[in-house]
Amino acid sequence: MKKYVWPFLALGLSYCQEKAVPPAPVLPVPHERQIAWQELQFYGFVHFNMNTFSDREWGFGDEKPEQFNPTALDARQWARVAKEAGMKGLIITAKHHDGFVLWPSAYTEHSVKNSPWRDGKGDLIREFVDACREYGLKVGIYYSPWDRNHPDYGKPEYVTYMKNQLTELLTNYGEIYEVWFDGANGGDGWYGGANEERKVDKRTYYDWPTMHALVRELQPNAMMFSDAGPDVRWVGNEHGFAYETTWSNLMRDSTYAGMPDFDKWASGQENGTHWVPVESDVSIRPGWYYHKYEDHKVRTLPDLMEIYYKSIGQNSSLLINFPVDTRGLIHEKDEEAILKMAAKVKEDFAVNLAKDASFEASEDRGKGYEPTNLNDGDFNTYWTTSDGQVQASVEIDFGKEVSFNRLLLQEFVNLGQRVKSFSLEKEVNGSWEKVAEGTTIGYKRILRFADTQAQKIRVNFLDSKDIPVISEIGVFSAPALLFPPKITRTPDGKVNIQAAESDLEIFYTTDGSTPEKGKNAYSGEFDVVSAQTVQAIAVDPTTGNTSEIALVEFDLPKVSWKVASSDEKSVRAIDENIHSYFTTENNNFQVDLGNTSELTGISYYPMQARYPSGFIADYAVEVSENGSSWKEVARGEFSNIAASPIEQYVRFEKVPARYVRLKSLKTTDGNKATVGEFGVITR
Ligand code: FUL
Ligand code: CA
Repeated sequence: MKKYVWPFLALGLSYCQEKAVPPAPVLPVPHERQIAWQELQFYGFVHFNMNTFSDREWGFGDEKPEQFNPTALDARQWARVAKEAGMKGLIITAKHHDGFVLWPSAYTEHSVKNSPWRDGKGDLIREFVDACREYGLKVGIYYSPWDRNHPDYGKPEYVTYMKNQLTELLTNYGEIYEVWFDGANGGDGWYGGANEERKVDKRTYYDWPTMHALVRELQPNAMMFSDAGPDVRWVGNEHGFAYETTWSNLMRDSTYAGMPDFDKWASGQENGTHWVPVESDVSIRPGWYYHKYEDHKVRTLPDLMEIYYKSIGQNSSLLINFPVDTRGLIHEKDEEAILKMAAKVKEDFAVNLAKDASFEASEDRGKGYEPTNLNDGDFNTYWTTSDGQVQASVEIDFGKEVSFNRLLLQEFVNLGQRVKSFSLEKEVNGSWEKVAEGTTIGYKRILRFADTQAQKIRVNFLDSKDIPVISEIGVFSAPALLFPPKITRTPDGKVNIQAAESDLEIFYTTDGSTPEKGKNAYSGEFDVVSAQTVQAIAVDPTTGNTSEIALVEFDLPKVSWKVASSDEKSVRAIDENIHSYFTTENNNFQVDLGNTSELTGISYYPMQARYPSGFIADYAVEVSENGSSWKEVARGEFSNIAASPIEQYVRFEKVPARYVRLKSLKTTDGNKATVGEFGVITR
């Protein structure tokens, strides 16, 4: 600034007050529609469609419109819950893989118009859109490219069908903020009765260039989601977790390879050519669709907070799913969970300790870019340095000693994502001590660390692609969370309950009743040798605060079971530890239960590992009383197991069995079937 002053002295002081030259952008930078979208950060998914009624995760495509029959559908309830939870929009499954559509499309009979709901006169997209508008929520559309119902799937005609339907959806319902193209593609299906396997090349089959152009033409502001963009990309898992290092930059053109390669681009790329930010999607229950048997598996508050910090806190937007139930409502338990999360987020960020602190930077760029921009609550004002000053630091003086455990940073990414490494220090007796460190920042980064006290702290920007350009720095003290205890069982039926901290008390039940403070204290292992539900709470004896309930449904203990295999590692499939696994020799997993029991189902936990293999995709279950004559009791697919390797259940008519065989008819990757944990169900 100073060096430009003298030639203009004659123009008077006002000229000196002009802003310094803004920093040059570092490419790639977000498009306007991405800038508008990144502010939303938190929005919801509604998975509600045919699967809700067929009790599946992926329908086969042979379902009948008559099956779609919600009894008390109220889209306004969904919108109210989303709004109260602080969500800025909702995205609905207009068409899932089974092909059934929620609006009276002119291009198919497989739709609500042939269902009993609203006597076939209903249009659920209309009701959804109206409810969202009423509550001030943005409207998003999930449209599955894969269609297991359509007879033409795999042929060019189907791509025309897709364009026609998208045209209906993007023309008739007003402004759409996000169009969600699911990455799951091709495979077996009903396909109008053909009942066969149809593989497509998802990069070329759908004619993406024309498809994208169509969406742009009809909804210029809509963000298009898919595994790799073009506008927003998948985080690469369904846990809702982004990565400590998360770049919004992506080599978009070379990464549209889809899932098999997602490890290569899940974190983005520092030198990525395009701006394709991350969205973390996760369901509030294990499944995306509603299943009554998951009513007790709604995510706990600590789970949801972990998701919050690992998505929004790691440069990602967060998309939490509600599996709307068969009534057509967000289940009470899901509502309770999301509202608890919203309240906790508010609580964690209630007071920004940096709001009234004084900020001093090692250097600034001049007028308009001072460190006072860092705590004005405005993303669009920022502090930055002179060209070339890539390393810089900001000191924050609270005026008195404060206690804190969160640091929030926002980069002004409208000029490109830059920071590669930063640290937080506090002043202790005149010298600096490291508290925490991080890599990328992006739109928002939140660091969590143990409670720490200081009057002065310093944020060091250690390495950046160019000068750091920072919008906001916040410091918070989030109240501690009480975690529900962990309930585990050994193969011989000994149940152990553990609280996250040793000074907490535990109370539990085994009879299905709700555990209560002061009633039935846990004092050590106990036996659970039949199908029983164990529930427990942790209580802080000093404050009296109680955790949420932990609940585990145990079935028969596995101590006398034998896997039919000479491989000693086979016990790892029945060791009550989901993190150990067994690779089958011939895709058959067979167990001798030691004696005959009345079985109503089996459970299969796929291998839980960073690089898993051999997930069973198609299965058959056979049982035997004597080990020589066998009977098939179930056959089907473990839908969506590749993207979401959660525990799978197979239910069948009650049958006496001593021997059980889980046969893998197909694995997701063609490798030998693996088993993380196998169990039987007798209840
Ligand atoms: C996946 C789908 O296969 C799931 O069923 C679900 O819709 C999830 C959001 O995306 O790819
Ligand atoms: Ca600011």
